[in-house]
Amino acid sequence: MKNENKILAQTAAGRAVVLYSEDEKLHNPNREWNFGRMMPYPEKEERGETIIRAVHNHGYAGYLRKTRKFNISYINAVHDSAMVQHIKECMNLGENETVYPHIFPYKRFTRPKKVNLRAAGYFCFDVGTQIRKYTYKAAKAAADIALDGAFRIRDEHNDTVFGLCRPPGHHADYDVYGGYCYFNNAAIAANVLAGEMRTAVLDLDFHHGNGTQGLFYDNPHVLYVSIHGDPRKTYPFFSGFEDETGSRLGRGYNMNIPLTGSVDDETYNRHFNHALQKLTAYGTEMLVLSMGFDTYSGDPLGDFNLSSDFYQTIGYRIRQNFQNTLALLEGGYDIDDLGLNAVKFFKGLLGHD
Ligand code: SP5
Ligand code: ZN
Repeated sequence: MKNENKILAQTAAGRAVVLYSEDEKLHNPNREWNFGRMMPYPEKEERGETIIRAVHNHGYAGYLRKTRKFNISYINAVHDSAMVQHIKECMNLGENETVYPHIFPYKRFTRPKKVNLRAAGYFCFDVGTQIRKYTYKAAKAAADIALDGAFRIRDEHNDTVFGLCRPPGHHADYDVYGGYCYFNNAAIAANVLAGEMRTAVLDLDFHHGNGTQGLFYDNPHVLYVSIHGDPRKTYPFFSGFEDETGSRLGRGYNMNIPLTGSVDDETYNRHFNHALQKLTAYGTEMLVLSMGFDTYSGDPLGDFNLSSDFYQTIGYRIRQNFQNTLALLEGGYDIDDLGLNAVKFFKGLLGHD
């Protein structure tokens, strides 16, 4: 950010918004493979709707804004354009067709000249994540929300944005999607911010953000810090260990805090403070927060035991520590309490009681 703007941003009364898109509802897969069994797809359309309803019910409707749309080049700046194109091809599917990746190249010596939907496994790392007709449209909308938030903070003197991204993004890496994620919303935003402000990504989703870590692993201009369930026991299993600290120029700019056993508010808070110290020491001016609510006690996927009130504490502590925050929705699958948890978090971000 230019110096002049920075001073203005610090002195202007900060503005806050909640960003959403109607297009996200279109992505609503039905079932997923989970260790050889079919189960209902937890990353469903109702997630977005229940949060928006709660925002209305708690008197925060005035903060809601529909996202603007941006050029695809911002997504291609982070992801392999062949993967982006592949996901876009799903627009040719029928309304009820689903592409399940099922053949995975064990070596990437060759790639099909033209990647077709049967070759979904080339660009996907799990069998739980599928493509349907409107997947691209929704994933593009989620990335647009992240970009809109980034530009509002960078150029328009907003200092707090909560983007209701669906599908989520933090599992998507350069040329692979998975974990219900297609485009890495947080990384796409961090990528446009990092050149201008000292930018960090804090990932509080229950699962390790392998995609975000992977995208910035060599990069000292985006610090990545994540608190998550221990990958020895939980998804994504192959990343998120403590000894993954970054490589090359990025060495020291990646921090994983995997937690096992029972994790309540108090335990979590200790590790959260540790994460905040790292972010403060880095001199973070711009925090991109991958905000998952699958750390909630009632969540069907996550094993942590956080209370609803604790999300307000998290929001409040973020507010105390950072000038600019772009919070983006990742996971959170307890539909009954997701709206409440998200609103409590937003209240904390605003400094409201
Ligand atoms: C964004 C995000 O939170 N993605 C998570 C993807 C997790 N996919 C694996 C789901 C495994 C579900 N196992 C159910 C265990 C019930 N205790
Ligand atoms: Zn998650």
